[in-house]
Amino acid sequence: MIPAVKVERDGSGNGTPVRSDWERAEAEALYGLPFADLMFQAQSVHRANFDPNHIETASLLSIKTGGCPEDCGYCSQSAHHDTGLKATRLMDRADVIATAQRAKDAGAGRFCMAAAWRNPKDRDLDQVCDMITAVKALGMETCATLGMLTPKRATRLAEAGLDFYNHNVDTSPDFYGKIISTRTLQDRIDTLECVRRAGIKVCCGGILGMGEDVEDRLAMLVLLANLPSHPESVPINLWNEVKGVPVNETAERPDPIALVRLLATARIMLPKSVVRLSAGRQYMSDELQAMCFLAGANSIFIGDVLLTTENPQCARDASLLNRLGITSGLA
Ligand code: SAM
Ligand code: DTB
Ligand code: SF4
Repeated sequence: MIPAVKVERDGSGNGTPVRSDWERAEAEALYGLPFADLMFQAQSVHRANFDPNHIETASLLSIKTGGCPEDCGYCSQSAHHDTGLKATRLMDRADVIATAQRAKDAGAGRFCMAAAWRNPKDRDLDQVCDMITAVKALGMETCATLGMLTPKRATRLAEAGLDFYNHNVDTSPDFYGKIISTRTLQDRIDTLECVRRAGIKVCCGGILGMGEDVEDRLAMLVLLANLPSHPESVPINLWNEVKGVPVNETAERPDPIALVRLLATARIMLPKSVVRLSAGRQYMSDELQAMCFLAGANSIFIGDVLLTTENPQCARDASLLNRLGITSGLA
């Protein structure tokens, strides 16, 4: 029997313990609670730490697309897979700023710049730092995801004004080797440590629906919750279908109730982290998304495309959030 997590319901979060000693069995017990009990606990934790009627909005831009030397088995941008995607050079600063301004006008509070690199080279970083400083000057929060970092490069990004760095663990330690061979999970954890030490907020999560089982999904949550400090932002992506990648051999979209259970479990284990319902919302009904928000998801990507794949249209998102009485930059 898993004890109910004790929380104060004053929105301050003062009463919620933030733990980094989660056992797999505890995560499994929470996940396996009767649905109403799991949702009650998740909502109690959510209300104690956040306004349950508000979600964050972020917008993505692929500033350097395709031709990536990594072999991530889910990704359209890996040079190891024949996905038909055309590789591009790093975008011009002016085009990035114009896109960020449009994202701001559309209601995004944060702008995330993504590059298909194993790691940024110093001359690339000069240009990305300029972009970050310029996007921040628009009054947006900045995020970047550029692959692996060294302490020095992380510090340069921090000095340019970077608020968040996205670097995902992607899946469980056991399943990881079935998906990626060119970069280890420890490499990723080392980059997260560099990001933390540089004073940048961490955005770290993973992907569901690549053929992993429920135990892997929970092991991923345990991995995230037992990092030395919890990521401020936790993106939970459903695998967005891409032709020509190895994950097609194993992919299976999670059962909707299993998705809601996982988000509720994430909310309880990572009580102060913003949990983003990330890629894959275009596969979900309005009702399923509403359940995900009730379970504690409180961030979405807005805009018709993510990096190379689809996202719901802004008008559909605005309509959904309006009907739910959820405030955001959009609604
Ligand atoms: N290249 C950089 C890296 O991997 O560190 C940054 C960009 S990469 C696209 C960022 C994350 O997006 C990946 O770690 C993965 O979790 C997610 N992602 C990539 N392709 C995806 C897909 N088809 N569906 C869902 N999530 C995906
Ligand atoms: C994250 O966890 N999800 C975003 C962001 N971090 C960079 C990326 C989703 C990518 C979906 C696949 C694509 O559009 O290529
Ligand atoms: Fe490259 Fe990132 Fe895609 Fe992996 S997820 S192949 S590192 S762009």
